[in-house]
Amino acid sequence: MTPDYDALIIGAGFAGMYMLHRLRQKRFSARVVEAGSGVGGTWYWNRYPGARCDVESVQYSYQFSPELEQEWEWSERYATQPEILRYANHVADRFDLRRDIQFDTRVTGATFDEGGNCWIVETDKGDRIVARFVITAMGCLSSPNTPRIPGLEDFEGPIYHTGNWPHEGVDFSGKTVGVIGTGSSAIQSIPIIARQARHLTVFQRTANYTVPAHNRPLDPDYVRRVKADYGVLRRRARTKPAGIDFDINYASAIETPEAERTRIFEQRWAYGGLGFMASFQDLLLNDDSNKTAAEFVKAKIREVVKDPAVAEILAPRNIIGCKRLCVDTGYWETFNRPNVTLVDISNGPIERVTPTGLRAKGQDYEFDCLVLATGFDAMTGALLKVDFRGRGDLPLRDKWRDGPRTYLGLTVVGFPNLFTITGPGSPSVLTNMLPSIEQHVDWIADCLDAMRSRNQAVIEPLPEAEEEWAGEVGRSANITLRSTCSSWYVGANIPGKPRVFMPYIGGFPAYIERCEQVVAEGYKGFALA
Ligand code: N01
Repeated sequence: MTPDYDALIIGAGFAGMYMLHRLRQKRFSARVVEAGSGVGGTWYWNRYPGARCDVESVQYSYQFSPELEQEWEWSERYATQPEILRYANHVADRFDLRRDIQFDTRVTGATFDEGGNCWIVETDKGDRIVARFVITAMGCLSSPNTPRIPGLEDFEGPIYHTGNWPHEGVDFSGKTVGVIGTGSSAIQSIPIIARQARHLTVFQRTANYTVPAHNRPLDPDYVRRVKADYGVLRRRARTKPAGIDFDINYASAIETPEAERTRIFEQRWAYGGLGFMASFQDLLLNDDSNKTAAEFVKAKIREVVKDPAVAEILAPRNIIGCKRLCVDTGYWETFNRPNVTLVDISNGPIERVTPTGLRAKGQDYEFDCLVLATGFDAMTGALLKVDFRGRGDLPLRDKWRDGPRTYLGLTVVGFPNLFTITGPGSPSVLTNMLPSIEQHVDWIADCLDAMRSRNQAVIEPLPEAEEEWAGEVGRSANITLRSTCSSWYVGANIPGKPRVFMPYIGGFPAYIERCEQVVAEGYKGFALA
């Protein structure tokens, strides 16, 4: 069987676009298949009001092209979804990527042909594409989770999922709205929906921690300074566990005297953003340290929210940072509005959706529109929607029945020549996604190059390497408090999903070092033929 391409890339978000660019630079032939009608991935689909990235814009951007770094102007500290989507489109145009992207096409299956050492890929448009390598660039949070609430199909008004928002936008003016969920997407959209809607009812199952964004227009002097020395910023970020350049205070929270501890929390709070979790180094390692941060945030909630009963419902009871920390603009304040009602469903699930609203804890709530801010089947959802068949026709769904296992988050035993950018077992969602994506893409491109120079056609991890890496992912997860709560990191948000801590939490620098060491030792842990 003659391959149509060296590589078939699934997805034209930031990962797929850069993968295409790198492979072209190395003179491999590549094709991207993308379900959407445009580039941008996450930023193409998640168009809900208030969507923005909570990694600062000067860091949430590609670094492979110094020219691109210099020419692109971010307008705000945290870029909005439309601005990030404009950036993605700019990149697609600037590097002439679109001619190798097939839009409006969803990959449905891919089967490894053991005789020909290639993949046969099928799409919902009836394509059959043969490629030597398949590289997934489908994102970690890209398979929206629509909960199976009885009666959902009977609702008479429109239902919107934050992860698949109408492109033309939604005007809630004069409407009554129900929002299910209080994760990042909800916390960003609720303040804006509340300002538009006649009435908003928020259904909260788990109270969540959020820190203020303190978003602002970017100061041109600051941008000039960043651009004058971009490489320094990028290199510094690479040495940080999350691949984001913020200052980490290496002191222990619990060992710091209370007044000093509060001063540090206040300082971080005033600065805003995810760096709050770096106030002390042991917030995710020590229960007592974690409690100090949690209590600090809860005191803030009580300060802001005027009704003490509402403040109590909003005050989270779990560990701060265990679920992904949220970053907000005016979230707590929203619950002081007369047109906003908070419904605590922590002690009784939604019974059913009715034609005109929903019923929870024996009470009926009515609204015109329903917003599902209910998140994603994270890390494995998108991958398992494709019917991947490896050696012996083994379905990936069967291989991962008890949870995903990979070597370095990049490759899977039994699935030769398949690479998973930011796959389960990689740091990905615990890091700044852009540098994580670039690191994976560079690694894969270099690997294909090395194979070509040695006339090798097949790469597959060894079972013992996959086993060892799964152990490392599990061991590092158990050291932190992050594996202890019901989060999407462990698949707890999807009924029936195996409970496995999916990302690698050992930090970006340790991960990079490991990937580089594997290469330096002749692709240790892989069988190459
Ligand atoms: O989803 P989530 P998200 N009945 O899973 C609730 C990234 N992101 O889209 O916690 C009632 O966090 C669920 O309740 P519970 C970021 O990594 C980044 O908000 O399971 N409620 C929860 O409150 C983030 O972590 C950015 O008890 C139900 C909510 O729905 C990730 O994407 C912006 C329910 C889901 O929260 C996902 O965020 C947005 C049910 N049956 C997203 N099912 C930025 O960078 C679910 N829920 C800014």
